[in-house]
Amino acid sequence: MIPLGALELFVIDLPLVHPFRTSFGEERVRRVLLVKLSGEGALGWGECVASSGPWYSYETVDTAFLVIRDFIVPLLRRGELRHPRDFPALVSPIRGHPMAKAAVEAALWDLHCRLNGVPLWREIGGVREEVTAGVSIGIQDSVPALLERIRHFVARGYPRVKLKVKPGWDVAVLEAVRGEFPELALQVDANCAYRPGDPALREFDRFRLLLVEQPFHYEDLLGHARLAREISTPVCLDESITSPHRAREALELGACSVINIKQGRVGGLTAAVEIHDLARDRGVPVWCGGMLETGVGRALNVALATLPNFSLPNDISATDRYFREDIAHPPFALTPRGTIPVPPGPGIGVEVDEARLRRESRATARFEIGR
Ligand code: OSB
Ligand code: MG
Repeated sequence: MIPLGALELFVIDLPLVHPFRTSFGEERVRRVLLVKLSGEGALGWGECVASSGPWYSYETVDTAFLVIRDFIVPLLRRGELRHPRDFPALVSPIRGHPMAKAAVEAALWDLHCRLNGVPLWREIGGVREEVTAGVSIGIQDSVPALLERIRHFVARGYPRVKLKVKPGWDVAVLEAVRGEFPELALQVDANCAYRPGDPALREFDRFRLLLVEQPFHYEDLLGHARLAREISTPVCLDESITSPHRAREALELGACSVINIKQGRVGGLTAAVEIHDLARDRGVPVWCGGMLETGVGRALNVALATLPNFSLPNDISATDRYFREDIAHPPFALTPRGTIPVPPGPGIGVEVDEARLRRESRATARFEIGR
């Protein structure tokens, strides 16, 4: 049985080193919801990947806070958990809200692993001690500004660059980027910004992209399946894959030949591993996406990306690409091999600066689970 004492929530605003602009908006400050679970003298931490507004998904920091407080905490008080893998069944009466559930499941995995003195990546069957890094570059004010951003990250040793695109910031931008970086490992992410039939999508085939991520509406699996037959650039899904059910459906329909796995989007680490396994069984490569996480969420992503079928570069960058001072320590750094090493300690392998969290949080809550 996993011994559970109290569950605590913290909401903190962390300014980003650089504003992050996508087809759906711009973030300058990352509002983060952190979950702390205590039990038998050990602690586990989880980060909720929801943003301040419902732009990437319908969840927000506030909806996740409420769902955890009013619905997940009561279920935790009633149920008994032998392993973090039992958590999805416990919270299955709650429909949707994958990010809220995933944040609590993450804290359970960390607590469970720390109680057993084992690193999380080993517990889930990871096969490597460092993961391939990649950097996701937002939409910039101008093409020269974008080229400068790319130079900056290439000079630091990032082995793969992902560019955010949208109608009007796509083909001409890619011409310029390929002009200066003919050999760079490059991919694009539209965050649902295109309509089927947009002529720009066929043009993408000229740029030798690793993949195009989520060109269409998150519910449009059929549109993606049609596109995948029409272009040679591999189609990857992000927003559309909200569960193992949806992943099976997308693969069956041929809506994607690559999957971006984010444990928060799919409802937790258990579901993420399940999607990894079913993609592996069909020979479909996966990679780990990011949500501008702090070190808490990044550590979980790094552990996840040690699984064998994470065979493409991940949206996992060094801490200094996101925050001047992270809430978790030590910071993640890029190796000369373009990788991010897995921290060696038990659980997720990073420690949270709880004193700072208590000083700077805009909201906190504490609930006794008491078993
Ligand atoms: O679509 O992958 C995305 C960040 C916030 C919301 C959605 C996305 C992203 C990123 C950033 O691309 C990846 C990272 O954390 O480095
Ligand atoms: Mg994406």
